[in-house]
Amino acid sequence: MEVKNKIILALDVPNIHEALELMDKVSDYLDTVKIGYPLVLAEGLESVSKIKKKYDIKVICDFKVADIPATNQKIADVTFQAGADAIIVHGFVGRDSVESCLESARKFDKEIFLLTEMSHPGATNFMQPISMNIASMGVEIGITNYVGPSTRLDRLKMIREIVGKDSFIISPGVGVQGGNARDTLQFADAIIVGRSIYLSDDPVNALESIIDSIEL
Ligand code: NUP
Repeated sequence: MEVKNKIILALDVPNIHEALELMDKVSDYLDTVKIGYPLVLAEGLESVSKIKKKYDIKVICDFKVADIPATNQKIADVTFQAGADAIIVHGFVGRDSVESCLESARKFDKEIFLLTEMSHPGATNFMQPISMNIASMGVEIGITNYVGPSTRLDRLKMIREIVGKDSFIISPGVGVQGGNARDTLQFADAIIVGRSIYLSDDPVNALESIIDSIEL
């Protein structure tokens, strides 16, 4: 996967009007957005096709899929049928659950991202002790896309070492959660940014500042 300007916008706005309004302003700078539960629970999965149709953009669905294999497969199938280019999947539920999403992705010729360690402080409670095992499992089953934290660069570096230089890592936590764009991109291929852009009075300026800080 290639990501323009190495920035994926997290479209965690409460309704499709705000999503379209924001996209009208910033879409020239982006070719990939991430849509998660806030927008899809409010507006349905159609928000994925609406955004894709209007902006000709890749959509990663951040559904953090974490169920038994049969249910995971149904979730992944319906997400890809709605037009998503990729889906984010939890690893802690185990290999069979992840493999069912991978099978679905192969069937639709789409992609999955495996979530290793999350970016928030609470990830150190239960996830951190197993996150490197999750990354290793991903490598074993042939996953090439990962999500890792920009808030703990030592951990992101370890994840990169496990998944290898040819894997694609996207990293949330830049901005409000404390991560830094440029430092994160030492280990990640693209960053995910939400609030620092969509809560800004001037989202274009916020995005341009991040791009400038990366290019310094
Ligand atoms: O570990 C993760 N941390 C994280 O923040 C995995 C995620 N998918 N996210 C998501 O990235 C989070 O749900 C939100 O959509 C985005 C970060 O947004 P912000 O902190 O830049 O507003």
